[in-house]
This record gives sequence, structure tokens and C-alpha cells, in this order.
Amino acid sequence: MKNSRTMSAKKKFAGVGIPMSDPNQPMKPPAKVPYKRIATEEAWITPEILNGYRELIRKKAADAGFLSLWGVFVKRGGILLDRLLDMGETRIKDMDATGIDVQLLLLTAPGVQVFSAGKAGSLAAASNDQLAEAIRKYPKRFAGLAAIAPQSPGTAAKELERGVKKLGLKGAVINSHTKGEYLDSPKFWEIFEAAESLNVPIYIHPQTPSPDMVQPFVKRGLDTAIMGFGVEVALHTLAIITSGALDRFPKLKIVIGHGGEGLPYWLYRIDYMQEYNRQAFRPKLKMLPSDYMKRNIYITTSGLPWAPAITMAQSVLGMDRVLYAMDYPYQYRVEEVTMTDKFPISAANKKKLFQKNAEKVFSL
Ligand code: 1DF
Ligand code: MN
Repeated sequence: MKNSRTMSAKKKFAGVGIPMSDPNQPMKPPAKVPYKRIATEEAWITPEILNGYRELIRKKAADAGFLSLWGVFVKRGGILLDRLLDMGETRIKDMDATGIDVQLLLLTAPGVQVFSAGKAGSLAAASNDQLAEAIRKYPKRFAGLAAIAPQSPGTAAKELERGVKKLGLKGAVINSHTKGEYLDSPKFWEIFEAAESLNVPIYIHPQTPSPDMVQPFVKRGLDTAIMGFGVEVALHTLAIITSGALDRFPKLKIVIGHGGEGLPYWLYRIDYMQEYNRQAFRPKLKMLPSDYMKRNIYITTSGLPWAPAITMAQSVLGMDRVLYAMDYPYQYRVEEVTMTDKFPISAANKKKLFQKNAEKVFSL
């Protein structure tokens, strides 16, 4: 019997048997809709940072996680890199082809977090200047988050402040662990303090899992976007919640992608078990993990235009906490938009998902 997988050998399929278009062929643009489509996890890179990566590889100074992540760039090749590098007409054309009104731009993983502190700080600042320049050219189409280098928390906090106050950026992106360290360590909390007082969010974007847990994933080819990314950011988010950081910074806003990296699905069990699993050195939390998820965490739909997963997350976190994202150029497909346009939710909630929540969370 024919099924959707065997009907045509040439046809490519996205998740769960859904057909997908080729982003390098002309696509049928999505229908006009009564809301702006704001995509909130859209990637870019500077030539200088890309060269820094090449140097790490050349000098054999890359750890297993970065080596594997670099493999993604190599495998996907020039088409992907061109799209990451372009901050002008090509990007705008791609946005038009998929009905995206605004891209919120985030320096792609692993950002500057694989470099030494000094180099990371200067590359981050230079990238923020370039990002601000692109936004000045296309103020209606682009907005962005500041890249920061957690290797020097004080410098990172100051760069976040400069990014927001001087450059008009809307928060910070941190590509998860920094050389194996997570933001639950109080040494990083200057960054939280700055974000909270500036009233801007921190987007914790995936990268490959930290050195202590990456090996079993790498061995099986599961360390990047297929699952390792999600496990890494879910761990990072739970680490922050269970550290008590959100009792110390109750107004801190944290954004995570990919449908909340599995956490909405697990919330009941996390709440239930945290009572028994709390380690002795941890502070007594003021609330349940699900309460912090509903107070401090926002999630985006990046790479997951799938109604069962996203409507589930909306039902447990609330309609105000879920924002649209495409994950350009990694998941640049018109279906990222059209499938989300068709979610079985009300018109008002669709406008929240695509537009209103992003405007509020990122002060657009
Ligand atoms: C991929 C996806 C690669 C995402 C990324 O960085 C990345 C991928 C190198 O599909 O291989 O950031 N992502 O955000 O899902
Ligand atoms: Mn992404």
C-alpha cells in the first residue's frame, strides 16, 4: 500500500508526513492575514565571527560540541551561510516570499561563547554595532537582540545596557552554556540584574550540549537540532528556575524557543518531583516550577509549526506566553508560516501569537 512517504521518492517531507517546499525554488507565498507576522528567533552571523570559527577549527581548538555544530554549517553549505550573512535585500526577499513582516535577529549559535573572554567581548560589541546598522536601514523589517559574552559577566551586563540604551536593541541572546557553564551560577547574575532593570528579556537559544553531556549525543548524531539542542536548553531553563534566581529577580523575562524545548509537556511531573529531588544546597523556592514558567518564561514556536505541540503549550502556559518564530534560515520554509496560520485557535489568539505577544515582550 502506498503511504505518504513512498508516493514520490523525490518529494521531501517535513515532520509527521507533512510535505515541505524547497526554499531554493519559488514558493507560493502565504495568504494575506489580518495580523503582522513577527518572527522572533531569526539567525544571522558576521563575517568576523565566522572567520573566528574557522580559526578554532584550523587550530584544532574546538570541543566536541562545537566541532559537531561546525559540521552543520559545512553540511548545509554556502546557501545557508549566504543567508546567515546577508542583512539586506536577500533576507528581505526571503521574508517577503514567506509573508514575514518583521524579523527579530539573534546572533546564531554558538555566538561568541566559544571564544576567549576578550575576543568574545569585542566580537559581540562589533556584531551589535553591525546589527544596529542593519536595523537603521530597515527599521520596519528588522529588530534585534544584543549578543553578549558571559565569559566576563560584568562586561556582558554593560554591553547589554549599551545595546538597549544606545543601539535600540530589545534584549540579549545567550546561546546556552558558555564553555560548560550555566546561568544558574550566581557569578552570571549581574547579567540578570541588568536585564531585569532594563526590562528586557534574555533569549536562551540552543547550542550543542555542554562537554559533560555531549558525548552520548555526538556518538549517535543527536547532538544538534534533532534533540541535543532541546535537552540543553531545557536543562538550562530548569537550572535557572531551581537555582532560585527567579526569586531573586522576579521580573526577569526569559525566552526559549522550539515550543519551550519540551518543558510545557513535562510541567506536571516537574512540579510533582521537584519536592523530592531538590538538592540540599538549593534554596527553598517560593513557587512551583510551573509558576515560574507562567511568570518569567516566554516560549516561541521556532521550528515547530505543529498545532498539537503548540496548542498544548498555549493551554498550560496561557495565550500570552507563546510567540511565533520561524528559525530562519535553518527552517526557512513557507510551511513554517502557513501551518501556523491554520492553527485551530481564535482570530484574536492568532494575532497574539504572531504579533501582539512579540510587541509586548520585546517592546517593538
Ligand atoms: C540548526 C538549527 C542549527 C538551529 C543552528 O545553529 C540553530 C540546524 C547552527 O537546523 O542545524 O541555531 N536552531 O535554532 O534550531
Ligand atoms: Mn534558532
